[in-house]
Amino acid sequence: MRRFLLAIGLSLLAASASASAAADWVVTAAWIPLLPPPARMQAGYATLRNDSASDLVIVAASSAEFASVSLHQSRIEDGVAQMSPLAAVTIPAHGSFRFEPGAAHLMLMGPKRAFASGDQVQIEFELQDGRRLPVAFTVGSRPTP
Ligand SMILES: [Cu+2]
Repeated sequence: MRRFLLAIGLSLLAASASASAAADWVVTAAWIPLLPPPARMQAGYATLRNDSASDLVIVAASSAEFASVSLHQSRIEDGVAQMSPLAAVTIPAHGSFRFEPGAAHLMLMGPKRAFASGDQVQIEFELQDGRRLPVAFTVGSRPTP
């Protein structure tokens, strides 16, 4: 079983280093389904866990690999799949949030190259407080939890 695990201490990201060595963020199962080219629209999924005592609010995401990255929500309306932009995503204190198929996802528009299974794609989350979290997404099938 392959497991993609990335733990980042906020002390590494924040300009003012924290005394705590504990990682506040854990990102698991960050993946992008492999689609046949030319796929102009792709989606990214991940599970984000917040081990800190305050909510983490993601307001944007970006990647050099795509023309644009946005936060999206999928839903079924009158039997038709619809998507709409999300202004923000909150990972509650000591809680978690999942980007997953059929729900919230990263909308990846205009890939700048064709991806192969196993490729790593860097996507950076941006928090409301200005901090950034880079995450390596793996192209391929859905990781086993
Ligand atoms: Cu979308």
